[in-house]
Amino acid sequence: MKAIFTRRDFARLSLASLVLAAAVFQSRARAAGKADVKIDNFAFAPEALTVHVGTTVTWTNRDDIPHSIVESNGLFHSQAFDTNGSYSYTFSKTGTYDYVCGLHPHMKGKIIVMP
Ligand SMILES: [Cu+2]
Repeated sequence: MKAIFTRRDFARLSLASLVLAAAVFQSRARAAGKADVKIDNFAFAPEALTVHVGTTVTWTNRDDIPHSIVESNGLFHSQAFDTNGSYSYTFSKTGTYDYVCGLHPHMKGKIIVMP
């Protein structure tokens, strides 16, 4: 009687899953990245930024007064940070994330996260 899976079938299957795992890992590694938003003259630059899932966005304050980053749905909320201070957040889900400065709510920005 012939076995349903021979040893060779099993080896091929193992190799295939390894290749698949490597591909998934590579695509994740490629998706993960970094992006920067500058805070200058009471404005976020760029005001709207598009990134891939897994990207860490860093806001850096180039003004001489403190600012903070407050996501509109409460997803993240930084402390106030002063000149040359920064705050980072890693986006793990797709979507559009509107935020303001907690100290100056007229300062608005947006991060668009794509797959
Ligand atoms: Cu501010």
